Amino acid sequence: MAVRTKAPAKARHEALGLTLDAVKGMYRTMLECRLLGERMMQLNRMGRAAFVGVADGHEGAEVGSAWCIRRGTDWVHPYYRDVGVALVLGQSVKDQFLGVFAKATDPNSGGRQIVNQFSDVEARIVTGSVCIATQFPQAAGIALAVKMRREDSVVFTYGGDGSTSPGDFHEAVNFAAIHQLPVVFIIENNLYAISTPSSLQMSAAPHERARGYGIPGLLADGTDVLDVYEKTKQAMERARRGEGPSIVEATCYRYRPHSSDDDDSRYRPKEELTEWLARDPIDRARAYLLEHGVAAGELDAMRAAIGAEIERAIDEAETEPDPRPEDLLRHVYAEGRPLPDGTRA
Ligand SMILES: Cc1ncc(C[n+]2csc(CCOP(=O)(O)OP(=O)(O)O)c2C)c(N)n1
Repeated sequence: MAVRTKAPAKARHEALGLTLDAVKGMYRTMLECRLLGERMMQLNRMGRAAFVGVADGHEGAEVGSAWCIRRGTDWVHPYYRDVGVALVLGQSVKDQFLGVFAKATDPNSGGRQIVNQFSDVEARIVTGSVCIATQFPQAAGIALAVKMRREDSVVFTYGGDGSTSPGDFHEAVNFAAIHQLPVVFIIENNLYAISTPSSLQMSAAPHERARGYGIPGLLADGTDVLDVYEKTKQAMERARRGEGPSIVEATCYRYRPHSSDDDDSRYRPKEELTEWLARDPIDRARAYLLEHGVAAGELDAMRAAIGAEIERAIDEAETEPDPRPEDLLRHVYAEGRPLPDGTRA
């Protein structure tokens, strides 16, 4: 009689339909994001970058969720912390420095917006504003257009826990739920809106609030890139089936001050950071790769290569031209002289 052996359990990434190379790609992007953050803060303290906002600690939440986005098919409405999302969608490390140095070749706004207002026509990243939560109604509006045109696109929109307090968030989720719009609301919950702790902002977690709108709320461990991928994928698939929106909440911790102009020692205990560092998303992804046979040397070489790429990007970006004063109002007012046929000269 033939002995039936049990098939070996699939690795987590395989069960999610990801190759090991894809997980390496996630790890690489998270590392790029982290090393960028470190270097940007240094440049700020050296007086070479006026203002920066970095994503250290948010990498698992951002990269894991953005990995579900089909570049050029789906629409993306990120917020200012989403360096990891921009990197997944094809922006380079040099692009980030072009923004930080406010250069004319900055792909987001030609150096005229504050940093991290990501924008890319081909990747369908819609430029935002610093006013938090304004991206949500706009994302719901795009999702309505997608539905009316019967397109196979999903709208991914991002915000922090603090951005779930303004009315814009509630109006957008309610509208999207009523009309079953293909939108995924991703909330990166780092426990603070600048100095205001979540306990003073809300009495129910963002994913729990979903019940009030009659839609699913999924809680993801933002320190585990695969968990975030899994939950976002569920939300994305539901949207593509025409069943409507979901809220995905990814818990994480912002390792650095809110921005380079903030002093977080005034409102956060140091021990909190120590606790979160013990389950750092990048360390956890590295451990996963090692466990699945990737050599430590390969990952170390990856880190060294990213470091070199960053130094090159800084040198190149710093020498790019500044915006011209006469371009200050470009794309603000209609350009050219109006002609009788309604066009402009
Ligand atoms: C409408 C509006 N109100 C207040 C601010 C000032 N502000 C900028 S960021 C921020 C906190 C946002 O926190 P959160 O959404 O949790 O994101 P995080 O920065 O923690 O990632 C506030 C209140 C703003 N930009 N827009």
